[in-house]
Amino acid sequence: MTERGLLIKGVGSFYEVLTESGETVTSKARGAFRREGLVPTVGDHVIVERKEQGYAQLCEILPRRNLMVRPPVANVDQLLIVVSAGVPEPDWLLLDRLIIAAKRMRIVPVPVLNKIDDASGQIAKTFAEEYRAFDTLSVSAVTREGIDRLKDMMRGKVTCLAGQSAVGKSSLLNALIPDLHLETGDLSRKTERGRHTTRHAELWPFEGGAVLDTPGFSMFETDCLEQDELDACYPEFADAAPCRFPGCIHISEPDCGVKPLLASGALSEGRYERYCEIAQEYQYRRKHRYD
Ligand SMILES: Nc1nc2c(ncn2[C@@H]2O[C@H](COP(=O)(O)OP(=O)(O)OP(=O)(O)O)[C@@H](O)[C@H]2O)c(=O)[nH]1
Ligand SMILES: [Mg+2]
Ligand SMILES: [Zn+2]
Repeated sequence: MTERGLLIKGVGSFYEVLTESGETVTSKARGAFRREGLVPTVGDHVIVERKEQGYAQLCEILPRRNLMVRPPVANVDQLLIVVSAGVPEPDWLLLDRLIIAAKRMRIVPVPVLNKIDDASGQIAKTFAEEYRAFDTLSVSAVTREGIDRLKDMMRGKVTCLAGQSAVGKSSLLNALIPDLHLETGDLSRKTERGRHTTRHAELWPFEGGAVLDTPGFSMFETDCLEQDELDACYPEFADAAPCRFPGCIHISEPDCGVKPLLASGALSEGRYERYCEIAQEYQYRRKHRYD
């Protein structure tokens, strides 16, 4: 009997698969995967063939929608990009870069403001103003404010968390899934304890979807992005009039459709300033791509 399932954990050459019938089976991959250079990855949709009770063979990996490499996980639907309303102060440029990285992988970015119990009004204001083109969430892992809305947002989806250290990613995961017991704390405490605990990324079935237990996605797309691909990462640009020049990078070109969005308020100054920095970087990379 074959059945579809979600690969939720891999240990050595064994893979735990949550089958459509709701059972978790331990499976071993077909030898052919190795020859084909395929590595079963957490998040994969797979076909398993049931053998004896609780055991199965992993026969097929269904096509992936995307693949994150650090940590390795396939088919992520959304990335919660966490910033803190208290300490540490938000690194808005990192947030914008992670939004681009997510969109490039067809992952929906969701900016999340944590520590609203500890809020500086200014940060909450900037967050609300500059990211209103996105679905966002304001939460506190400590008071649990907003946690139910966060849960709703995760229903039926595969979710990962990302963001600077100490913004509260592990705390949020613990607030959602107390069984996780993830280590939390300030930076100095963490480095004292060392961070060489080898762990395998694992998906936790959650609200009909799953959440990755290992926050830490910090990888950016470093290759070249064409200007139109970068434009597509900015929902604010959707309403812009066409620019006079094709490939306009919206910085100093005449008759640019994007710049008027600043005056109309559809695009915030902060987002635009950081956009300019990012766009110039990609322009530089495109120029030197064959060096
Ligand atoms: N006031 C307040 N503090 C919080 C909140 N969430 C987390 N913290 C504190 O922030 C510190 C860092 O939290 P972690 O959950 O370890 O942060 P992290 O994002 O997982 O950090 P890394 O694992 O280093 O990437 C801890 O001391 C938490 O207790 C919150 O909502 N409010
Ligand atoms: Mg953590
Ligand atoms: Zn333009």
